[in-house]
Amino acid sequence: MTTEPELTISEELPADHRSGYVAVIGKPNVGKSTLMNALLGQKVAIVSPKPQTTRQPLLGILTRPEAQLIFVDTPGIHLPHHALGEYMVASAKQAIPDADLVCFLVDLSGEPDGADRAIAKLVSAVRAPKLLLLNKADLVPAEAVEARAAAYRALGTFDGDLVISALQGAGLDALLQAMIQRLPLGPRYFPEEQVTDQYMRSIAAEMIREQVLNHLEQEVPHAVAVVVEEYKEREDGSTYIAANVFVEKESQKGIIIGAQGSMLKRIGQAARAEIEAMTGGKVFLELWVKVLKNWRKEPHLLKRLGYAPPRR
Ligand SMILES: Nc1nc2c(ncn2[C@@H]2O[C@H](COP(=O)(O)OP(=O)(O)OP(=O)(O)O)[C@@H](O)[C@H]2O)c(=O)[nH]1
Ligand SMILES: [Mg+2]
Repeated sequence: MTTEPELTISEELPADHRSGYVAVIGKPNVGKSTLMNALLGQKVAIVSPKPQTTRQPLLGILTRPEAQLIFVDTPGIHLPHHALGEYMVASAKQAIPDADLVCFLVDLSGEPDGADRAIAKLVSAVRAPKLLLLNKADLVPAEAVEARAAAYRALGTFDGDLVISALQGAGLDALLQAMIQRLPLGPRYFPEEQVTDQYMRSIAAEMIREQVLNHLEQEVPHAVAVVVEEYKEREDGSTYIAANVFVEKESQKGIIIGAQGSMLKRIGQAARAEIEAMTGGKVFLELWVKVLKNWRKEPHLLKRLGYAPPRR
């Protein structure tokens, strides 16, 4: 009897193939999700100009001939004001010790503050290699970059630092090389065609929430949770999606729906276009706005909305 070779795929990989989890950590709004999408060359995480966009860690998987990088995009670390915030921060912090490489992302267009200092401390404490990523360099005059970078470098001990612009794609080739060099030798953990750990229905829910963030100001979008209740791929290539848009109060419901439903219509149209770009087919999207009183403060409601407490 002949024995089949084990792990046929890994036999095709070079002997020095590297792989591992790359946690992307930082304050809210510094560009973590933008960076992950840019490195992947496609949109896996939603992005918005408002802080606290990302609510739970999600994976973005980049498979190259010489390495597989499993990015972990995390919620921005901040001082939480409710159970949702506590969940977000705990899940982000948990990604730090679990990573093979920790990337601390900062916004070079501002001076370091207490929040950056606190996160730098958390990052400096782990054994894994650490990179300091100085993002939004496009917003800083060239002559000011060095002094600002030095202020961030002084926050902790890093194995390297790079000046980048996730938005403009500047410095990303060098960044990828720096990441790959610091990953351990290892196999591919995911099939090469897999780009994320999220289901299409969850990405669709996030794309709806992204449009809520884009269309509404101040507190309202932060009080929104979206759950896709039905996601049906039809034989003609189209997709039917029904989603609930949960808010915390009646007044927020009115704002989201807008006069004669005009706001909800705009949100729905914009989300539909994004989801169609993802599925490559026609999308029929139905949105229902519902009040779930104070859901951000209620652990049992968080769970129901998909924000499960972090693993311990
Ligand atoms: N000018 C400039 N803007 C950027 C850059 N990277 C990200 N941004 C913008 O910064 C804002 C926040 O980006 P996100 O990627 O959502 O930030 P985040 O760190 O994931 O934020 P949270 O999920 O809230 O923690 C968006 O408006 C981005 O377009 C950059 O390199 N330059
Ligand atoms: Mg984000």
